[in-house]
Amino acid sequence: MKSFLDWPLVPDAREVDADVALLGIARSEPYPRDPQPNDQAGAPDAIRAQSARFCYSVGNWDFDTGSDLATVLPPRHLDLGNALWVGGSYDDFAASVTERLRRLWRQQTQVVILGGDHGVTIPVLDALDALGEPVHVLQIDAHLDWREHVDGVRRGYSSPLRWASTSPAVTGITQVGLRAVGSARREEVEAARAYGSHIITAERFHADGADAVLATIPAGRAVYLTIDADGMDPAEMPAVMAPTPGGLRFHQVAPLLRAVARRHHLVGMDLVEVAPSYDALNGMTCVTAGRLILNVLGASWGPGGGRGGRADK
Ligand SMILES: [Mn+2]
Repeated sequence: MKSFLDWPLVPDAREVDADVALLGIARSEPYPRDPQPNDQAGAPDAIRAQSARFCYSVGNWDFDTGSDLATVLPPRHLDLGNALWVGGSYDDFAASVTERLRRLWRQQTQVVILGGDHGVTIPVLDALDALGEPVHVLQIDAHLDWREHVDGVRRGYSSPLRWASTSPAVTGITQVGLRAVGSARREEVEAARAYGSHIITAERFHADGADAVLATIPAGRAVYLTIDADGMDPAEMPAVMAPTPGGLRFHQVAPLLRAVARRHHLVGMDLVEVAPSYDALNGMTCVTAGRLILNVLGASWGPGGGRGGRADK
């Protein structure tokens, strides 16, 4: 397997000592009606395979972040490979993912998760308690993802933000890019509003810009970022299961993510819901995914950055 940006590949590591660690999680709790594994399960390796196209060389200048990643990224950065669920109970697999993330967050590693569908975020959220500080969740998505369950399944891709709202470690949620019709019904919208989620539709984001998003995150608060590729416009991320016009554009989202990474302790992020079989247009979706991640890394660790991990660095 080709690693992300040719980072050292350390699969199955028990004790990882890293400032930044990337982990693929191919599968989440499946819905009975969906194929197993689904198309999104191939995304971690598909994104890794495009590394040289979203970053020609880490030593070369990145005009998005105004730096070069080789200079700003701390030396201990690892690709942990993929967490594999190949059978047995989903409960056991999810618990093992959560424990892996807890070990990383106990030592203040900044984590980058490649999904998988949006259900992979749930066992990651369960590990936020290891950070020992409150966390704000920022979601980029066309959808609310607030279902308590779908067909009895509670940890699938329609539920991650509902799950976040029940986490004691999560003190606030901002959801950006919502549009059209997804799994949410009136009752889920009312539940999200009752929780106090900051819901910024795609139309409102187009009108008000990044500042309206930044204003919802308390100063000094740690942030976990979850990016569903369908939140972005299909012009730039076409390979998703639910392409929806009117989405967020790269030139709007990249500066928003850089601002979050510079102002806040960005403890980790995931990028989910890329469907590689539909990425025939020159790998554009995987390239955009990589560019979003590089903007976060470059801003976290570059000049003035929130240093994704340890405050003492
Ligand atoms: Mn989603």
